[in-house]
Amino acid sequence: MKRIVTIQDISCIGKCSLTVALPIISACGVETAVIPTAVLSTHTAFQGFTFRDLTEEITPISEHWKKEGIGFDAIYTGYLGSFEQLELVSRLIDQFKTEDNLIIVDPVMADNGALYPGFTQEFVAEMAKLCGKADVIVPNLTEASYMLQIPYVGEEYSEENIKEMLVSLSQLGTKKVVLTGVSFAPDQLGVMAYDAEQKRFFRYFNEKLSASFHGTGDVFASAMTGAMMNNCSLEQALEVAVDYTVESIRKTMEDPEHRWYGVNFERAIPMLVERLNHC
Ligand code: PXL
Repeated sequence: MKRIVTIQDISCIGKCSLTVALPIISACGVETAVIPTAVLSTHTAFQGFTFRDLTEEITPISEHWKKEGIGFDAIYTGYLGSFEQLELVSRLIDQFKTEDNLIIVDPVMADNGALYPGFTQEFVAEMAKLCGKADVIVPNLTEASYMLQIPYVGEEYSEENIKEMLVSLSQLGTKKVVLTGVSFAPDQLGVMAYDAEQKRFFRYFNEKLSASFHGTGDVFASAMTGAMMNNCSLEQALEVAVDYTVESIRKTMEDPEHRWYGVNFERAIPMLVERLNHC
């Protein structure tokens, strides 16, 4: 059985980060170890959230694991809250990187043209360095624009613009770059990716639904990680993850009592698990 570790916060309510990654990757039949980097009462789109930093726990946890001889088939990082956490996670990657395992960095910092509360351009620059250590990164268009220090591309861009961004992002040092939230037609939304070793681009789209919800980036990255741990190629994993994210949004829209803060990814889990049989 494969084992990964995912490093991100626990937002107790909010359906994002660990409360999404843990169930989704476990449902993919992969042991999912966690390092919670902070405990928040809710994610940061709520007003008045509490925040307990857990930075001090990161090194003791990883050192204990090293002593126990524990290793991972993948390290998947998401929302990280401070420069110190970036530094410690970077060291943890150095400690646990092997020839065969996969480092997946989701540089969670921003969406819809703006940084999330508490983030700065200096933090973005450090996160870009962490991306340089990854095998796969999955920024959205806002995060990519910040990391490349270019104006947010908004909704006005060509395929050529996206290809240029992908190549520039790979120059951070990452082998495979996945840009999420890409759309070249009003009714379609998906991802475009670049494999810098093979110098190959690929893209995958599904229906663009009329609603947009918080946490879909984490749903996507978790499903992609789960699929790659089931021996899906990156290309297959992107298809599975895009389709699963869309299905999660669809299930949310079908639910008259859906919450505003996250998607009904739970209801779409059977579809995700079924799709893994076809990789
Ligand atoms: O979904 C990304 C995310 C993760 N963790 C926290 C967040 C967000 C997005 O706002 O606030 C705490």
